[in-house]
Amino acid sequence: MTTWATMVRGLVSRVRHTNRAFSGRALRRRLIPLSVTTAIEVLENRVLLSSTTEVTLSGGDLVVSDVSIGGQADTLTLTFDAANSQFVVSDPNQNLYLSAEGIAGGAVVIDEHTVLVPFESVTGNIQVDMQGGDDNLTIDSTLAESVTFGTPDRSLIINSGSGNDTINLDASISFALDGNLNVDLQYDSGATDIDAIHVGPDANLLLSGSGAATLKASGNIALASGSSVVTVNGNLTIEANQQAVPTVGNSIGVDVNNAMIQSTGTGLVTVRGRGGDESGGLQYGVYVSQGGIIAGGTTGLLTVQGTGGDATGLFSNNFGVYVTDSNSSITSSGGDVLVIGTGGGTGDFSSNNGVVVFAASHIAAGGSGAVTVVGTGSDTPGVGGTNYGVVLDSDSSITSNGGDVQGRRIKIVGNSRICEAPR
Ligand SMILES: [Ca+2]
Ligand SMILES: [Ca+2]
Ligand SMILES: [Ca+2]
Repeated sequence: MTTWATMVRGLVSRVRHTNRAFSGRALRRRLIPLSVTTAIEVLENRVLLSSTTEVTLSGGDLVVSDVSIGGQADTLTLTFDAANSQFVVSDPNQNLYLSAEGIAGGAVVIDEHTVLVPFESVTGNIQVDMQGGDDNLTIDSTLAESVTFGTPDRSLIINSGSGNDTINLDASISFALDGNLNVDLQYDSGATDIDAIHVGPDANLLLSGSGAATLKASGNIALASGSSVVTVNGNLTIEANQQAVPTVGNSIGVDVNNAMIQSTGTGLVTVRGRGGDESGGLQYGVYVSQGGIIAGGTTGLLTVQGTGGDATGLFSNNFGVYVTDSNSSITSSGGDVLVIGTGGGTGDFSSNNGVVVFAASHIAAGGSGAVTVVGTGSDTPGVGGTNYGVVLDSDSSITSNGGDVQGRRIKIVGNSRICEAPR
């Protein structure tokens, strides 16, 4: 157990050490406004004088912040350690600093790179503020266990600031009633940032009640095999590479690989993605494969909008929305389904189709939901003129209970079909 005496000794040592890094007027400017009369004020000096990460408990909220001036490159991991009823905050490359509120809440510093926070002390949200720098954050759990995230309304909020940031959501988390998952990397992003969000293999992020899930990034958003993001009555919004100036490079906007995006209740589901510009092609806007599913809820509209990247190259296959492989689908539990795909590619190249449904995959709606598919091929002529609006190939289907399939050129081959089911 860390005592006040040992803590103050450590802080005095730290201030002495840090003072060597400053001199003259600059040092006085930093120290004079903060009379060092209590342990708490000494702690505040540490924040100002060192490049570090602060862990605090504020009104029951666990807040982890990059508090360095201008921001540092963080390699943070926040682990749900259910077996020991604690959060483990660690960063092998940065010094962690525990605020007075954190100490009062029972959090402890194990070493300068690791802080433990008891579950019972966190009665509010968890918020991670990465700020400036090229940051990497992993939300994890020990032994790949599934964890339940606390009391009603508790939310997980991640902000990444400027720099090229990657967020890895690797823990399976069951959110308490009405709690939100908010990983919006866009509102505080720099204009040229390449930010990414990865949902790890078998990581299931399950919200409940009116809890909403928001994932937004300037680069790609990928859901690995076996993973899911599921809401009940809360809205589910996933947006990749939607800013005014698209991100360059080799990327699929939203990649749903044997994974699931779903509202099981009345939540609106919105998935928008844009591909990168790598010349080899395959820069899909939204890619649903290997049994992947994007599913709308019982009444709310499902919108899937994909734009192929501005890649170049013959047959570059920069599809707007690409659904492929057996059991892959875009569907709903009764709500209407709207799929909008725009082929990418620049120059006189081909196979830049708007919407492609391939290899025994399907677009449909449950119940009496209407299905509207709007596909636009790249507006360049294409070699052989093969930039289709909508392509169905190899036992694929669009099943509509009303709605429409629209596209300047629609190709249906390989025992595929567009059919209207009886209402
Ligand atoms: Ca940072
Ligand atoms: Ca950052
Ligand atoms: Ca960023």
